[in-house]
Amino acid sequence: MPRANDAVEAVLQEYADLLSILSEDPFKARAYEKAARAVGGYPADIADFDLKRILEIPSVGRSIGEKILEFLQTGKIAALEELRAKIPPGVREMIRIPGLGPKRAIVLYRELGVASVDELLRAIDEGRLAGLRGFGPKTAENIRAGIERLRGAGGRVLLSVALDLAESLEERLGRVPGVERIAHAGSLRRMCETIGDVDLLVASRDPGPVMDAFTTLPDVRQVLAKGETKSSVVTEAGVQVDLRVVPPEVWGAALLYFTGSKAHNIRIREIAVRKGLKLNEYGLFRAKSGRLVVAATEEEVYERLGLPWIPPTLREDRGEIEAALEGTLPALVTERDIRGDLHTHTNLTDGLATLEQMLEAAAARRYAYYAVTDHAPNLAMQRMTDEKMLEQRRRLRGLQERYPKMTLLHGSELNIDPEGGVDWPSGFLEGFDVCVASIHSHFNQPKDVMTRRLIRAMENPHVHIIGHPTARLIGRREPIDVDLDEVFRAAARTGTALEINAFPDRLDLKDEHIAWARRYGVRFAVNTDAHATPHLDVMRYGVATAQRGWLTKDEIINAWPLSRLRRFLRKGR
Ligand code: DGT
Ligand code: CA
Ligand code: CA
Ligand code: ZN
Repeated sequence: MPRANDAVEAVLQEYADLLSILSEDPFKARAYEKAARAVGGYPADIADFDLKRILEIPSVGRSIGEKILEFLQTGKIAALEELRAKIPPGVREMIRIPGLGPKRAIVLYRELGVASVDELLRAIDEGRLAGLRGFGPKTAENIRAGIERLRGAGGRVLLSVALDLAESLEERLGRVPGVERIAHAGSLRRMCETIGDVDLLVASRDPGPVMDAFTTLPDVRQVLAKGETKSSVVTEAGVQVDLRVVPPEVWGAALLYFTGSKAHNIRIREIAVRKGLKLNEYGLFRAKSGRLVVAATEEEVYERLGLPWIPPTLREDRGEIEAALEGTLPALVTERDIRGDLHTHTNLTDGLATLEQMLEAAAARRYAYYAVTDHAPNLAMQRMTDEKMLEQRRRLRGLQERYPKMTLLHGSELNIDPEGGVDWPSGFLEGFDVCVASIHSHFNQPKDVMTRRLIRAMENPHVHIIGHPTARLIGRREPIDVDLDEVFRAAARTGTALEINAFPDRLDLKDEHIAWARRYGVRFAVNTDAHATPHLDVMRYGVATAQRGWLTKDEIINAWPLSRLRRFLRKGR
């Protein structure tokens, strides 16, 4: 049961927000806000308070006090209902988005006509927030995170949102005196596609300063708990962060424990028990005597259990324990193994950067090859023509001499039509070095039709890679309904790579599908689908997802040397 104080705090805060939106007296809004906080932080439960006791709460005057009493007695405040009626319900929902706030919600409503959370998501997708006053470059993504939080999605946020946050926190808290080590654990260290909360682990002999620093960070909206060695907060963007402090000598045991997954931890604890040992976050102990065996590093703990160190991206109890016992853990692909990107865009279609800018950014990543794959004409809004494509190819070939170490590949992202055909006749497709083919329309075909559609696309000798194969958007669009066994079998048979699209809201194929596909001998391409130069850096999420699918570099065509890649692109011809 939530305390009455929390409910009262929420309605007073809402009243303040609505007042400030309707730009009535700003002092009045602030008075309600102050009272809201005072009630929320008041030590006694106010459920049974009469007016006299209500007025003893700091910052609560008569007018506010009467409203609180009205709420406690009737569950409603008439004045609040009046204000609510003046603002569209969709805009009121927007106000509740963590990290957006009433001021900016109303700017969006007045300037862009955005009147619901759905319309706001669309505006973010279309980049319409850029340039609005009060909306910096990171704002749009923070708002999206806030929406995800609000919407449930189980309250989970995208991996990229959580990782950016964690890295920023680690940077700042790492400088606090006494902090010897800091790292993120939990689902974030395992690089899961969405993150419920961020788990930070600190090694220090003096937890006080880091606890104080953590709970008073400027981006902390709410402190859920503050203890001697454990605290939890919610950030302005609505992400929960848990922080634990442990003594440096038990770092390894704690990191192992808090990295999880729970299923993985259960398995290794069972192994410990069978060896007469006991494992918890403080170390590995002898069961009988309770004497400490090891705790300092993860490697030592695993070793003492008869296991090699298991990479966090595998710790899901999906066979990694058995593989570790047999000595058959895969040598996982790393970002350093990736030699090029095979799915990228420029401003010739919907990219934001020029060809030259994208190539510069690719060269800075020291790629051995790089493919430009702008959209093909059947995606009508892209206004692609044969002439434009050929002109881009001439420009690309002309730019090759600037990049002696990076082979420039000319390609296109084709559209798989409802029957499985693609743009352009074979003669024109012949001229590309590499073609990605993707589903961009007709997402709701029946399963058998969809399966035939994808297989037919893969049978096309000019289609080398299927882009974002299930077309899902995390939290926004379900994957297409398709017989994955048939698709994986056909991919292996036709020598068509399946993409692991690294964009954080796609991660498509996803980890479990990758692990499933590789059993058919499928080859993969980890691509960014970059539409701007910073997007080339999302490669890390694609590689992490490939790791979660157990991939080695041998299964990834863009981890191969160019000569081997070129043979693959001939598709057996
Ligand atoms: P999330 O936050 O939902 O994305 O997923 P996790 O895996 O980060 O889960 P979380 O934050 O509840 O806990 C972090 C890790 O701490 C978890 O992966 C394993 C460990 N852990 C937490 N509670 C328990 C528990 O009751 N038993 C065991 N064995 N481990 C736990
Ligand atoms: Ca977590
Ligand atoms: Ca947690
Ligand atoms: Zn694309």
